[in-house]
Amino acid sequence: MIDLYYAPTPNGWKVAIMLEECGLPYQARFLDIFHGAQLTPGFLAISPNAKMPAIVDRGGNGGAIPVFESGAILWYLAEKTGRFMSHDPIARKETMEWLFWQTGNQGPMAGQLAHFRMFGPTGGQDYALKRYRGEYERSLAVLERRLRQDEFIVGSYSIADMLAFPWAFIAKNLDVSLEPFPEVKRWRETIKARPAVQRAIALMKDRQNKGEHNSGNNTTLYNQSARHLLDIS
Ligand SMILES: N[C@@H](CCC(=O)N[C@@H](CS)C(=O)NCC(=O)O)C(=O)O
Repeated sequence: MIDLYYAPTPNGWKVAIMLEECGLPYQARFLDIFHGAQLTPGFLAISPNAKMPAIVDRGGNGGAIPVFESGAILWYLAEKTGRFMSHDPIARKETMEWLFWQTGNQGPMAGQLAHFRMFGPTGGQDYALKRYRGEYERSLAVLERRLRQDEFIVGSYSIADMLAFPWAFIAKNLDVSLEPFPEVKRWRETIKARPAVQRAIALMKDRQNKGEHNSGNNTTLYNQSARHLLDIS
């Protein structure tokens, strides 16, 4: 059994998609990141960066194995199951490149765009919005060029697609049109139609937070500093 520490966000969907695709038994535990659940000692022992998604694999050799960071979690699950990652060394190298690309580029840029659009103070955000919108669109262009070569990012459907899909899936919520990116649009539709993906996206949908500018509810989430992790003033 795998415990999935989860909230219904694009980063959360990545792991839910992989678990559903593999048919692994898992229990989703809602992590209320809007009210500080990520900062409790118990969760920090699993996820030292104080973010979800994270898993604890209770069926692993040697007892409970915690894994944090979506890219590491999908890699771990692909190794565990032997699924959704090629055994060919060059294809594995490419999968790793796209995994690092997603978690180091597309994810953070889209995340910042979402933050300033949906959660930041109203007004006065023009530079941040322009910067992150430009970087998000650039990431879609990187995907577009890649997907002109093949149906999926690395050969057949893999963890590389599962990682990149959620942030392309929500383009409309970020007020970005996919019309200039026809291959991304085609790829997005193909993945969206998969039953496992539909189940993952429906997981705890009722808990989805669509964003509240300047909301008091967001204080914990967006006013963190080193003080939240270390005993310093
Ligand atoms: N690089 C991380 C990003 C995870 C992340 O940003 N998670 C957000 C929700 S989507 C979170 O837990 N935020 C809580 C916080 O910032 O306090 C990954 O890919 O797993």
